[in-house]
Amino acid sequence: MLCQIFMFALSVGSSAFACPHPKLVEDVNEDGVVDMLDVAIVAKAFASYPGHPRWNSRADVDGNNIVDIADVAQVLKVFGTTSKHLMN
Ligand SMILES: [Ca+2]
Ligand SMILES: [Ca+2]
Repeated sequence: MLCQIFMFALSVGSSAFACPHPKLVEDVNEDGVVDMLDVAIVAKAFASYPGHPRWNSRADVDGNNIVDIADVAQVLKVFGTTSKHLMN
């Protein structure tokens, strides 16, 4: 919602606003929306690290080389956010 407001501001000519996440890293499966599918992917890779059988680099949302509660929390923080209008 906040991003939509920013995009509206941009569309009317203001450059004072910018969306901080043009492409959401929290959209783990890159389908344009942060939802339960993304949470499930992070949950599936939970407690994994590079080289681990369940490691999924996309699930490591904060990029610290371990999938933990911080990654889950980061996805939940923007749950419901859509990025489709920003990805085109
Ligand atoms: Ca998604
Ligand atoms: Ca992490």
